[in-house]
Amino acid sequence: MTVADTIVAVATPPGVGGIGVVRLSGPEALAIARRLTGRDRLRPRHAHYGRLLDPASGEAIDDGLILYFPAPHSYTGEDVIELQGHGSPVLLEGMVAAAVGLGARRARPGEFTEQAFLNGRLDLAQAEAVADLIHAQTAQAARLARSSLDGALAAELEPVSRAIRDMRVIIEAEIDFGETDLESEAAPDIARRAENLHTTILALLERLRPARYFAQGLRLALVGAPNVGKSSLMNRLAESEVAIVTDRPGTTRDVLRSPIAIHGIPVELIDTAGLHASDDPVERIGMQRAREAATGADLILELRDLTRPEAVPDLEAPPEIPRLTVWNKQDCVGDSRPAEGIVISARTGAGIDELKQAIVERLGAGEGGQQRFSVRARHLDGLRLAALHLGRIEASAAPDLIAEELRLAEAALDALLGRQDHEALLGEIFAGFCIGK
Ligand SMILES: Nc1nc2c(ncn2[C@@H]2O[C@H](COP(=O)(O)OP(=O)(O)O)[C@@H](O)[C@H]2O)c(=O)[nH]1
Ligand SMILES: [Mg+2]
Repeated sequence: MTVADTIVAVATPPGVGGIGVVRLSGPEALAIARRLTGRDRLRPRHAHYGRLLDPASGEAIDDGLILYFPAPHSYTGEDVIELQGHGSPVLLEGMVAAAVGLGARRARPGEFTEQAFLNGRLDLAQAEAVADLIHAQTAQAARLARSSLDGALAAELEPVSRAIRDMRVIIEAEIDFGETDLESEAAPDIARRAENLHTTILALLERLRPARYFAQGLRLALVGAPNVGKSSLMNRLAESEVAIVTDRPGTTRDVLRSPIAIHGIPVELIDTAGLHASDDPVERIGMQRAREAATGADLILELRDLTRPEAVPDLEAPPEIPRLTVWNKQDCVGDSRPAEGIVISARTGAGIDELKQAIVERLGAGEGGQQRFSVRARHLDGLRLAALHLGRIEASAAPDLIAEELRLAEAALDALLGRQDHEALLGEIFAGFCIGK
């Protein structure tokens, strides 16, 4: 058995504020707090007011509130102390340094939440939801992350996991007690159930896929021939003059990015240089960057010009990236409509609401208001993996092969919720947190 460290960090954001919070977690947290406050008795979950001392000199660093949350009923599941002083970076660092002097260690980013996960206070999807909640860029994204924090993903996966476990019990029993050289009796039934479960997971994936945009945002690239109005549309959607607009082709040379929200989805809008044949070396670099931006996008808006339908961008983007054709300059042509695509005017704002609607629908996120929780790409990958293994189970397969596919399917779901040891995975997930959370 190893004795756990006691960790310490400033839990409030860097900079000056009304108050600042220093958080301690671990077996020595209470002892350190006693030294920092000069108090022997700290009542659990009670706000004590008092001085926060430098134990080296005995002088007050600050004064404020002291809270004690005894294990296991704390955020991390360990003894937790919160010191709420004035929001001065100098004073807060003074308290952290004093705690370190008394044996605490500075926490890594996300280490408080990691500890909560390790102590079973949260499953892995809930721990990720903490980060998603803190980083939520829209109210909708925060609402979904909040539901994830309540364990919505685990609740959704539970019946699937249980069904797989049931099937495993049956097939493993047959392997243990049956005549292995005979044909499996259970296999046809298991294969049918696996097939049903496979369908269920694919439906779940289809339903969850759009939810990841709320947590992780959406990259939307505007591409098109020069002068079709890409930068004008960028400014219209961003509701500010982010990009320079002129009637000269080749005005936009670099890739411009602007954060906006569409129907509650955080969107990174990317304006690019016009794509056409050019010998200008600067323009060519700009076009190269435009193509790269399109390749990294979740959705490409291919902008066309109703007054010059012949101006078509020279773009080969990966076919798996969805595209939407948008016809601009509707104000110049009246009511004539092309056969396909959304018709807008970046100048007058006509068709912009329809465009936003079309964007979320194209991504399957139109039902955003009905999404119940946020998901990450990692969760979708885990579900896909589980579906893959279930899809491989055939009625004619040997029982031990069936058992192995079931085991792998269950393992994929367990990894989603962190029910297996995955140290590399944990490091990756918690590294995305802030210090003090
Ligand atoms: N009439 C009209 N002109 C537009 C519209 N959108 C852009 N323009 C004009 O088209 C020209 C090129 O616009 P810009 O946004 O710089 O195009 P980009 O090269 O694709 O970024 C500018 O003179 C704009 O004022 C529109 O909806 N209607
Ligand atoms: Mg431009």
